[in-house]
Amino acid sequence: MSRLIVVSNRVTLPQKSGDAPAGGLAVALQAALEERGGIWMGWSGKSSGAKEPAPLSMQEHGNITYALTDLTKTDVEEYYHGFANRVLWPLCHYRMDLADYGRKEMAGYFRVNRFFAHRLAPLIQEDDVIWVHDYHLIPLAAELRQMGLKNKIGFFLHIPWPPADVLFTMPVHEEIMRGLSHYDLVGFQTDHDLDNFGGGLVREGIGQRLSEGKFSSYGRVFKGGHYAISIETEQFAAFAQKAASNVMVRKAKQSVEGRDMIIGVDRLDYSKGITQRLDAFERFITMNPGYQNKVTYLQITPKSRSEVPEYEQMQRTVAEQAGRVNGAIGTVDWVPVRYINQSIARPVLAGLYRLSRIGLVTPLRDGMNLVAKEYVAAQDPENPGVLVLSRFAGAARELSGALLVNPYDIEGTAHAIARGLTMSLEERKQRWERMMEHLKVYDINRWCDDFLKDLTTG
Ligand code: GDG
Repeated sequence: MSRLIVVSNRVTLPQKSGDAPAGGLAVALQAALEERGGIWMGWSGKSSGAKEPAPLSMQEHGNITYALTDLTKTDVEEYYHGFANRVLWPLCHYRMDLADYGRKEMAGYFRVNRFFAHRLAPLIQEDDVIWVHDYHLIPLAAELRQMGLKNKIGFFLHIPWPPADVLFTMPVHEEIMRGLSHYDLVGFQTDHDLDNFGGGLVREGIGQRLSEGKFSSYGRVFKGGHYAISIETEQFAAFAQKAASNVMVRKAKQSVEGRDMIIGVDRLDYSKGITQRLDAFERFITMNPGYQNKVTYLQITPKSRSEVPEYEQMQRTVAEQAGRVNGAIGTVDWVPVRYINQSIARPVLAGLYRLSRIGLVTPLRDGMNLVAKEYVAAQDPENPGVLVLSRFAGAARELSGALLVNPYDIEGTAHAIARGLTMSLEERKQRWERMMEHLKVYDINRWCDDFLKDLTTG
């Protein structure tokens, strides 16, 4: 079996005993690497003012070598905060209004990809299979090919791929599409993303859809596919069952004093629809005054990317809005919204999912959304909660037992909350079982195996 080389912007190092368990993606990639032997390369998260970063730091753990590189401060500014997070992230989430394109940042993005390629290439053997992850590293294969590498190289995009008219607003969209054509397999989260990609190639006259999931562009033929990322379903379910007796979870249960709990969990990001969700919760209470003092909405939102101005602004906006909603609908003995702006431990999170009667997952656009899948896996089979899910999350293509909503329709989401709270146990069980059966089959290992099978065959 060939060695596997995983490349991603950030690398998850193996856990020290006593650490919280790693997320499903890290566990699955580590398992795939352990089985085949290989390397996981990426940015260490450190930056320095030096002109040239220190040599790669290599750490061996069992069958896996972790190869970490530092970056310069300018690299981080231009490649990471600049082009990746202020151009590609907003555009791929259909937010042309937030994309802040600059040539300096674009040049930095391509420069850092070349730098990654130069650091990676000497480590590669002839029959290694290379798997590149996410929007930070689209041009990596082109750089490696330029250096003469003929290995199988696959790419998986964790975020959505936008339709042609959105993509074309980015001045360098052609270079980005050309970059993708240097892979042997380009994987998206859903069939919609794959369709958008094919549509863009054809519309721009730079490529064609061939049969059997293949595309041709820039003189290359490559495969495209969709692979829904998932979680370690069975493990997470067992973990949540145990977590129900966690001290913090028991305290949370006591503190809601028998009220129904609604939970939202999202990195603080404009794609997640948090402000629309707070509006929908407020609307639900004003439309259903009988629920006053009978529900608690817990929104857990760890900070993310605070160095990017849009995120810093959002931190203030969401905090103010949570305060305003509490002021408008709360009473002396009831705080309707509990807003937590920090990360909480994974066992506590799992236990809180299980406690909650509704999982409110309403992004405006999301590649997949693992919170939706975690919420389902965490439920008590004898008394499962209801998933209220945005139709614009990739997960909506699979989770047919959810109440699907349009997150821009505040009143529609408010109705779905009411429907979830009044749903019979029988219907809740039916819907949950359907989703759980699906997630047991389509778990994170299935995602990993399907992608690698398609990359290495044909
Ligand atoms: C990108 C794509 C795609 C959140 N708060 C806490 C916490 N979390 C964990 C959740 C979940 C993960 O973070 C978030 O994953 P999502 O999939 O929901 O979203 P993104 O971070 O935007 O991820 C997304 C994903 O990549 C994978 O391809 O699904 O569409 O945007 O696992 O549980 N974990 C802990 N404390 C928190 O406070 N411990």
